[in-house]
Amino acid sequence: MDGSPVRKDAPEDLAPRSSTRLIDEGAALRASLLQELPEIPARYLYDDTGSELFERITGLSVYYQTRTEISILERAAADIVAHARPRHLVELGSGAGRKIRILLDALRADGPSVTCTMLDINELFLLQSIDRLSADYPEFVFRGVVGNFMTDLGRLGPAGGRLVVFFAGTVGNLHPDERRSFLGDLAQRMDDADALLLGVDLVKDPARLEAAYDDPEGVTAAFNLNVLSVLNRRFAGNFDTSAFRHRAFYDRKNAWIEMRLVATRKNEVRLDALGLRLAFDKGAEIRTELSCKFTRASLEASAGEAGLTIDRWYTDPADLFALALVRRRRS
Ligand code: AVI
Repeated sequence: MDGSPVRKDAPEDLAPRSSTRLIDEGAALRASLLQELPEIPARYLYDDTGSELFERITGLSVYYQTRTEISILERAAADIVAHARPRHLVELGSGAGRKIRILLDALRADGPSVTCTMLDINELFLLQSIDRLSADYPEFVFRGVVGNFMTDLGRLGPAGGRLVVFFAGTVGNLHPDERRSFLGDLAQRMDDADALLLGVDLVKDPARLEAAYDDPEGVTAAFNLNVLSVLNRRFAGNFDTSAFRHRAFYDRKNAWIEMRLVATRKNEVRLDALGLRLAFDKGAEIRTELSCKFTRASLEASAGEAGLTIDRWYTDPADLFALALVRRRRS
C-alpha cells in the first residue's frame, strides 16, 4: 500500500478567518469579559506558546492524565479497533498527535488502510504533526483541518465507518451547556456504523485534582497567564501579566476544576480592538478554564441526553482516567 497520496492541507481548510468571523468572535469575547465573573474562553489559551506550555504540562509528574490515558490506550487499542472497525479515523483537537499513533499501530496490525482527518485550532502544531505522521505511516492518508470542534464538525467528512477520537479529557473543558450542544451536534452527524472514543478525567480526591492544576514548577501558572498576552496581541490590549496570579480549585458541587486569574493589585486594562476598558480591584478574578471531571454514570447521563450511549469503558487500575467508546443509541 505504498505511495498513497498525502493530502496535508486542502487550501480551503487552511484559509484565514474571515473578518465577519473575527467581529463575531470579538463580540462574544467582549460579552464574556463583561459578565459579573469575567471569563476568557479557554480556546484563547492555545496560541503557539500556550500549546507548547500545555505540551510541557502533559509531562509533569503531578499531571497524571496524559500518561494514564496513554497507558489505557496501549492496553485497549486492539479491542477498540476490533469493535469500531473504522475506515476513517477523525481526531478532534489533535495537538502533537502522539496518541493517535497507538491507534494507527493497532489499525496497521489489523490490516485495513484508513484515512485520518485531524482537526486542530493550532495550524503550526497540526502541520508538524501531519508531516511526522505521514512520514511514519505512509500507508494512511492524512488530512488536516484547522478549526474548532464546536463549529467545524461539518468539515470532517461523511458519516459511516468513522471513529471520532477526542482525547485528553478536552470534552471536560466545555461548559455543560456547550458539552450538550457539542455532543448533540456530533450525535446528529453519526450513523450506526460510527463510534466516538472519548477520553475523560475521573472524579477523585480533590487534593490530587488541585495539585494537577497547580504544579510547583509553575508551568500551569505560565500557561494560564499567557492567555493575557494572547488577548493583548489579538485585540490590541495592555494586560500587565505581573498584575495577575494563577489560581486553580476544585468545585465539588459541579465536579470541575476552575482556573482563574486573580488581580494582585488594582489595575485597568484597555482592549482597543474591542472598544473595551476594564477595571480590576485587587482580588478580582477572571475565569479562564473549566475542566469537568466525570464518573461513568455522569458521562452516561451526558451522552444519553444527546442520544448516545457508552458501549465500552476502559480505565486504569486506580480509576484516574477513562476512555469511553460511545455509539448512537438504537431506538
Ligand atoms: C486540555 N485539557 C484537557 C487540559 C485539562 O486538564 O483540562 C488543559 C489544562 N489546563 C490546565 N492544565 C491542563
